[in-house]
Amino acid sequence: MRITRITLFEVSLPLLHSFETSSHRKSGLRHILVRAVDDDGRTGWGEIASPTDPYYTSEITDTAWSVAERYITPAALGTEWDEPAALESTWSKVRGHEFTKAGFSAAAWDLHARAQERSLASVLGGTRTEVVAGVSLGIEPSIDELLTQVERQVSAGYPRIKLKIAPGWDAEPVRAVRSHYPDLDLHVDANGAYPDTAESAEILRALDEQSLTMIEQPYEPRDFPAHARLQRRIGTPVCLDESVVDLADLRTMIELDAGRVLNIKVSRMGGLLAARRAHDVARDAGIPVWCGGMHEFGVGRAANVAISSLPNFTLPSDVSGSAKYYARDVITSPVVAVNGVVAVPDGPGIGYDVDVEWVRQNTVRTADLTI
Ligand code: OSB
Ligand code: MG
Repeated sequence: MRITRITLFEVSLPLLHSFETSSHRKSGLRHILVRAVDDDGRTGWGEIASPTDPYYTSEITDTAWSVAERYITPAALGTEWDEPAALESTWSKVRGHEFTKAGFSAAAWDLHARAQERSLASVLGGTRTEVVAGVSLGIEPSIDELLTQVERQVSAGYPRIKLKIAPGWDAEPVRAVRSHYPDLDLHVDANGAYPDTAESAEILRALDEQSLTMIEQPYEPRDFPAHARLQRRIGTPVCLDESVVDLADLRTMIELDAGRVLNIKVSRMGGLLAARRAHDVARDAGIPVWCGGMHEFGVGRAANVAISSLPNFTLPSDVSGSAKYYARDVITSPVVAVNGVVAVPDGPGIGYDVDVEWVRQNTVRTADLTI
C-alpha cells in the first residue's frame, strides 16, 4: 500500500469543564487530525494529541505541526509498505516528537486494519470486547467542588477516579474523597510536581495510608532513582507516566523497581507499535498497565480504546465517554461509557466515522500534501 495524500487539520474544541493539573489550567484543546488516503482510495485517521503548552512534555501543537509538515508527511507519502511497522520505520530517525509520530502511526494502523476489513483492536492483538474506563479529575477551586465532581462521575457509573494532586492540594482533598467513598478505586497523579525532599516524602507517606490503587508520577520524569526510593518505602504501587517515553525508559523502570504500574499513553510512546511493545515488555515483567489519556478527541480516543483491549491492560483506562469532555466530538457517534464500560468497536479500522464537516468547521489551520 502507498499513502498518496495527507491532510492535516488543526482542530480547536472547548472543554465542557476546564481542567487543572499541577502545572496549568486549560479550557480547550487544539489537536491535529491526520487524514491519510492510500492508492486504493481508503482513508485512515490519526490524532496528534499534543498539548498546546510545554508543561506535560516539551512537544506542543505548534512544533507538532511543523514536524508533521516538514518531516513525517514527506517520509510517509509515497512509501510502499505492507505492515505499519515498515511505514513507522521511515520516520524512526526523527528524534523525539512522539505525539506527532503517534498521530501518523494511528492513521497507518487505521488504514492497515481497513485494508483487511478488520477492527483496529483485532489487528493490534486485542482480546477484550469491552474496556473499563476511569475518569481523571483536575484540581478544583475547593474540596466541595471536587466532591461534586467525584459524585457526578461515580453516579455516572465510573468505577475508578484519579485525582490530580500538587503540593498544597494533596493529603487534604484525598482524605476528604476517601472518607466519602471508602471503597472507591482511587488514585492520584502529581505530573511530576514534587521535589525530591523529606517534606515530599512525608506527604507521599500520608497518601500511602489512603488505600490508593497507585500514586502516579510524583517526581520529575527523569528521576528514576527517586521513584525507586519511594517505592521501597511505601506499599502503594508507584505508577510512571511522563518518565517512560520509550522501551529503554521502561527497562530502567523495571531494573530499578522505580514503579509497579505503567501508564501507557499511545501519544507519549510515539504510536501504537511502541505502545504494544511496551505492553509486551511490561507483561513479561509482571507489571500491569492501563491506557492514559490526553483529552483526546474521538479519533485518538478510538485508538486508546483499541489498545486498551490488549490482555495486560488490566486496570481501568482514561477512556471516559466523549460526553465528559466535549459538547460535540469529531466522530459522528461519540464514544459512550455505560456504567464505566466502553464497548470495543468491531467494525473496520478505528470503528468510528469522522464527522468531516464538524472537523472543517472547527479547523483553525490546514495543510494538504500529495505525492
Ligand atoms: O497525566 O494523565 C495525565 C491530561 C493532560 C496532561 C496529562 C494528563 C492528563 C489527564 C487526562 O489526566 C486524562 C483523560 O484524557 O481523561
Ligand atoms: Mg499522568
